[in-house]
Amino acid sequence: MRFISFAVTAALLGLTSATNSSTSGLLKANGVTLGDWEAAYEKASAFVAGLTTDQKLALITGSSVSSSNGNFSALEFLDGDMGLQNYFFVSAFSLSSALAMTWDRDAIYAQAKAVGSEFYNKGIQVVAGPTSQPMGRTPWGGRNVEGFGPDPYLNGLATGLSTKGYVDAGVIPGGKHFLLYEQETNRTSSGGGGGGGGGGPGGANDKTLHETYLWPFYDAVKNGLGAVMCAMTKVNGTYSCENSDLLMKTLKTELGFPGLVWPDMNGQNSAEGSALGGEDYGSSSIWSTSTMKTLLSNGTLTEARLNDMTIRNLIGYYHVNLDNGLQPAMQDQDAYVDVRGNHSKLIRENGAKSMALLKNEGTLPLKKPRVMSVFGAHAGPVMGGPNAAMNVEGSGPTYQGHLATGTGSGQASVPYVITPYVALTIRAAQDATMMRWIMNDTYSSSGGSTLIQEGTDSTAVSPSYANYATNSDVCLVFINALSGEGADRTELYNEDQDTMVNTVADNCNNTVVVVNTVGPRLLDQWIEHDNVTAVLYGSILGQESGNAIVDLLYGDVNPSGRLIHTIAKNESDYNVELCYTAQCNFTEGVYIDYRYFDAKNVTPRYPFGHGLSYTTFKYSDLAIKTPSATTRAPRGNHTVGGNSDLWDVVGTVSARITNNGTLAGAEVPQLYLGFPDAADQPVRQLRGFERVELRAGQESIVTFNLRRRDISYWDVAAQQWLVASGKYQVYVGASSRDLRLTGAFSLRVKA
Ligand SMILES: *[C@@H]1O[C@H](CO)[C@@H](O)[C@H](O)[C@H]1NC(C)=O
Ligand SMILES: *[C@@H]1O[C@H](CO)[C@@H](O)[C@H](O)[C@H]1NC(C)=O
Ligand SMILES: *[C@@H]1O[C@H](CO)[C@@H](O)[C@H](O)[C@H]1NC(C)=O
Ligand SMILES: *[C@@H]1O[C@H](CO)[C@@H](O)[C@H](O)[C@H]1NC(C)=O
Ligand SMILES: *[C@@H]1O[C@H](CO)[C@@H](O)[C@H](O)[C@H]1NC(C)=O
Ligand SMILES: *[C@@H]1O[C@H](CO)[C@@H](O)[C@H](O)[C@H]1NC(C)=O
Ligand SMILES: *[C@@H]1O[C@H](CO)[C@@H](O)[C@H](O)[C@H]1NC(C)=O
Ligand SMILES: *[C@@H]1O[C@H](CO)[C@@H](O)[C@H](O)[C@H]1NC(C)=O
Ligand SMILES: *[C@@H]1O[C@H](CO)[C@@H](O)[C@H](O)[C@H]1NC(C)=O
Ligand SMILES: *[C@@H]1O[C@H](CO)[C@@H](O)[C@H](O)[C@H]1NC(C)=O
Ligand SMILES: *[C@@H]1O[C@H](CO)[C@@H](O)[C@H](O)[C@H]1NC(C)=O
Ligand SMILES: CC(=O)N[C@H]1CO[C@H](CO)[C@@H](O)[C@@H]1O
Repeated sequence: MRFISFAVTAALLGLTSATNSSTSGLLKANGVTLGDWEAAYEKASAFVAGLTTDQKLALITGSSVSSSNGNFSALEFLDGDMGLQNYFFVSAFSLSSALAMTWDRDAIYAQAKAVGSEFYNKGIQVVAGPTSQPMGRTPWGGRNVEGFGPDPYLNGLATGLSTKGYVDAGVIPGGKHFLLYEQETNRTSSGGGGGGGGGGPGGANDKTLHETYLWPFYDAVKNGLGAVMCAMTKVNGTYSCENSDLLMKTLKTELGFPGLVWPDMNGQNSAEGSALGGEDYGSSSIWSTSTMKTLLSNGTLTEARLNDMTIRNLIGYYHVNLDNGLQPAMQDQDAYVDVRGNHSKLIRENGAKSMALLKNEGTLPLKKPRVMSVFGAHAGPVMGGPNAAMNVEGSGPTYQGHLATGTGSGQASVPYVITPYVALTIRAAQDATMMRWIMNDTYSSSGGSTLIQEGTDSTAVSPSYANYATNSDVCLVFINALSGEGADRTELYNEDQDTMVNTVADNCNNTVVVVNTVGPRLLDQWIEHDNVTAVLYGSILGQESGNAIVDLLYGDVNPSGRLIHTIAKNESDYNVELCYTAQCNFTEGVYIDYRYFDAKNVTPRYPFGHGLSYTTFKYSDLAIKTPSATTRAPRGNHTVGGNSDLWDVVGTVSARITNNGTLAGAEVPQLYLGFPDAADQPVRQLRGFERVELRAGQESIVTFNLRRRDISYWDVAAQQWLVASGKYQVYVGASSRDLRLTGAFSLRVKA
């Protein structure tokens, strides 16, 4: 592409004729310092200055443009974080919730970069991701598996690192879903636009909005987010894609987001509403060039806003240097262009890093078991194959095969699946283990010779869970829980699976349960059974799932995954249910997941942050370094990512972590903060973590950086992130309920 002029100013484009500079959301008119987006802005402005109105309209409606200024090919958008959807020769990665369970910054970044490189090499520009949300306000939410979980801090770091990974791979990150879209029930306009954050007294108030749902988008914008997908739901009675409070004021002005907003499928309801509300790109009959032209000609849509839209459509493209002309051309879905590289290794490593060992009475890792029996359809391949057409009408509640990818927008293109059955078979052959299996006991068996006499001491048994469980050294029971786009979960445990686990455990004194689930899966139906000796629990791991699980079972990898949600004892222990009204009242405010369990002192089965290892760790030497005073409000420039001061490190907390066991392993020490009352915060909140790999006997000082935002709260009256004076409690531990070290610091704030 060739540019005639870089000297085009905002004024020339009419951008300063904006109405209200603090809320207009227009780039450059909203007082945001663009920083490293400045060059991209200049390029985009220069290109737009050479376009006719028709060309601008073509660009914002998803068409390619040829101008005297150069040519621009329409951006291609595609799902998602788990790899390209509907393509041959691409990888099926772990879903985002699995990735978050690694609590490993490098793993999260590496996966996004690998996914991004596959998009880049197939010629796609925009990833519909990272998927920060649904966060998992309610455990019944059908799409929680696609997001990074209910803790804003962990979710934010993962969303930010994924954004950076996509940017570094040369593609445009398109964060979703904006905002307060937390359930499938009534999510669409036809359903009344329910599921979104309600307004009024019961709605998601401004404090909840900022401290929980908006928080991760700060990380994303700060790290280079180029696009944002507005959701299908309504917020405060207005569709998310038409909500200028959300898009113009909050996203584009407060967060300083410079990129484009595009609608989720069915997210768009009127051209006028969305054009004025903050949407920048559309490609539907609603958002057509002719409609937009009418809006322009009768003055509803200003030229300034059209220019703003057009620049926003281009700025992300320049920001990731897609204008260098190096990206390969877009490939057909079935083209034999293999972009997978060595990603299978990363998928296997990340899968293993993500599973949490919840319980272990010393029977794991396995050591060449003599007789091993395998139970459950989740161990083996699904009858209908792994690439069944995407289902956006809901799925589940379980899957009769190994669950290795999601559904709807969370469905990867699966090139192959290593099932646990395959990985265990290879292992059994190497170890001279006798391996038996029964995937499901509800089939009519055939082919067995009636001449064979069965008996309890014989290998010939009539296939039942009990018979195979008997005489086994170890019984591995595989279970899953499935849901996805289009419908919410109907259960948090499953009777058939739980009966299977109990039947096996009644007959096998070494029963190990492996769970892969789309959200909280209750275990109380059998967790206290004397014969359930170990539980490995995780999300959905992608094409290498079976290898990752078997690496952990045999101790080739020492478990280090940690829960990103609370596992309750009973369904009724969770405070947020699905809602069936046009809009949901977020009456629980910021009290979701462990914040609620802590506030009400509800004992979980396994707390947020929990996960064991085959080795043990000792915590000691807590050290806190914070200033005695700071300013109440941030004083930095208004930048992309909000006030620049929010990102400043204002203090540190450190602790010594020692591997005092006999095996190498990784620990994830977690920092929780309790705030002074004036900040009106939950009992304690995650504000730091670090995954540290240690050899047996090795120790390390782990330091958590506290950024200004980590000690701030959202003040509704001031419309600012403020710091409260008073005493802050410091807890460092192995989960939100296993707090090994405690301390405190005091802060005095000045005006
Ligand atoms: C701009 O909007 C802000 C926030 O809504 C408001 O306080 C201010 O008065 C408005 N300014 C103008 C010039 O309308
Ligand atoms: C732009 O596209 C037109 C036709 O669509 C083509 O003739 C022209 O060569 C292209 N210009 C550049 C710089 O690629
Ligand atoms: C939500 O709050 C509004 C206003 O308080 C109330 O009218 C409505 O019944 C509430 N809906 C639910 C599902 O609680
Ligand atoms: C919804 O509107 C109410 C009342 O104007 C306001 O307090 C609240 O912050 C709004 N919530 C969102 C999410 O915009
Ligand atoms: C402009 O045109 C649109 C689309 O036809 C219409 O909805 C809107 O009411 C018109 N506005 C004015 C001010 O005429
Ligand atoms: C994959 O290959 C790249 C470069 O070729 C290398 O940097 C990376 O470490 C490899 N990843 C794994 C998991 O082996
Ligand atoms: C076995 O298969 C039947 C029929 O598909 C199903 O209803 C049942 O839930 C399965 N059992 C388990 C434990 O998955
Ligand atoms: C545990 O398994 C053994 C068989 O190994 C069985 O005899 C025993 O009854 C089981 N215990 C329970 C509590 O079911
Ligand atoms: C199970 O029972 C067998 C036979 O009594 C015993 O050798 C083995 O140690 C037991 N395993 C466990 C995990 O308790
Ligand atoms: C390691 O230290 C922890 C905490 O002090 C302790 O509970 C554990 O028993 C120790 N492990 C070993 C193997 O000594
Ligand atoms: C704020 O922005 C101004 C103008 O761009 C710049 O000169 C100044 O250094 C910035 N201040 C900080 C603290 O970044
Ligand atoms: C307001 C609205 O659309 N409510 C619907 C929400 O979903 C339930 C269950 O699908 C319907 O029964 C309601 O009519």
